[in-house]
Amino acid sequence: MTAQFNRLLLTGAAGGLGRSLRAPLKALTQMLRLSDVAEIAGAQDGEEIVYGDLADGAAVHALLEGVDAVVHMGGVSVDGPWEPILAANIIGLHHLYEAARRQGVKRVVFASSNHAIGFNPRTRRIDANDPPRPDSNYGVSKVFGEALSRLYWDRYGIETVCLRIGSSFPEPRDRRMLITWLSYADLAELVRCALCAPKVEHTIVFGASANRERWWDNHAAAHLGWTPRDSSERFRAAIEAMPAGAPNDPAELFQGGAYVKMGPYEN
Ligand code: 15L
Repeated sequence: MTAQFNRLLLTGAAGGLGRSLRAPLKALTQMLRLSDVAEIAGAQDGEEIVYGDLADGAAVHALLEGVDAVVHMGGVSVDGPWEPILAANIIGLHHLYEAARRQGVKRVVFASSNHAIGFNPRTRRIDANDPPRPDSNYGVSKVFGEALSRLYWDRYGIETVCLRIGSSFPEPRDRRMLITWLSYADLAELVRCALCAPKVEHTIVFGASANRERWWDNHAAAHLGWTPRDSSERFRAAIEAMPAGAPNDPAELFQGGAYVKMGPYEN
């Protein structure tokens, strides 16, 4: 495949999703800039490593210099106390968009999350036009990211695809993930579509593989041209052999699963 970009930036490159996206993104670009606060495995040909903390505005501005597009997987990726989420996912994301504006970067692929809508009951089917319903501090930070990216599209013409990622792991780990699982291959293809679709403006897309049961309707993101190929079905027998949760447990009733029960986080 010929490289379509001169330089792509992948933030959160040391994390699970960042590591899974490294090779597929390398195939799309002459130079892949990898960034994280944590240690990243050594740079190969066509890769450069730039360490930086999202909360450090000057570092984030430098990070986006000379970049065609950003795949932003960085930040806090689970629920927890507010302060680290504020630093990385709120202040850090604002630094990222300000840097994109000042450096002339025109497209961002933003790792949002299903936790932006996690307080929807499992009996509901939703699409990108349903209102946010965050289930945690983390979910609120993802709603913030979706709103911030919307502003930077409307005000500055910076396009963003917000990926409301379900559960992207090598395999589903529980019954809920039979529905929310997104394979690494489907994630990589989703990111490729988000980077390469001719026009994305501000798009919200749900990231789940072609699993048997679905909560999320992606008709509003059809212009991305993404078709998931994997399915959690091959893991069903093993998962269903595991003990089931109590039917009235909130973690079983809402789409966000255990996140709806997390916190409060008191000092
Ligand atoms: C997420 O957003 C998290 O980053 C991941 O660790 C999982 O908890 C996932 O959601 C999920 O909902 O399974």
